[in-house]
Amino acid sequence: MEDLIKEYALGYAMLRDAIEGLTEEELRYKPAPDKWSIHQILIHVTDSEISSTSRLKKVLAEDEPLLISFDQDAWANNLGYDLMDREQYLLLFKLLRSSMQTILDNLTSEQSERVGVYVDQKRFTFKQLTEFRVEHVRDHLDQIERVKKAYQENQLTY
Ligand code: NI
Repeated sequence: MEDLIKEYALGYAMLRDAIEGLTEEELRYKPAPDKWSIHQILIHVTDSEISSTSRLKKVLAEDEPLLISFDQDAWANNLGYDLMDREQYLLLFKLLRSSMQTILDNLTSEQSERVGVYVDQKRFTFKQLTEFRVEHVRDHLDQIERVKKAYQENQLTY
């Protein structure tokens, strides 16, 4: 759990590093019409964090709470991600993660085994849900690297 908490706390810095020095054009570049730009990825990562931070807290505070996931494509398609203020969302991500820090610093092993249940009856422990958060950022960091590479390759063809 300790390593997990460390990586969880580094999420914001890792996202920042990934977009360091990128131009607005690069941040808005879509590798394909149905693929997200880095800007859209960052808004998605924060929206996902909004919904998952409340799940993490529910699991710690309530007795086997019902967990509800969010429809990521519906959010991305219907909330105008392109218009959203990326810096504001990055700041929100940072605050959501850091607002969990005190809880994580004081987490007992019993707490990390507390359970939440999804509508489909799948059960996850707090530790597993925290793992998903860390993996979510890792996956999207990989995706950001792929978009950066696609952008650079696209530049070479002109
Ligand atoms: Ni995602």
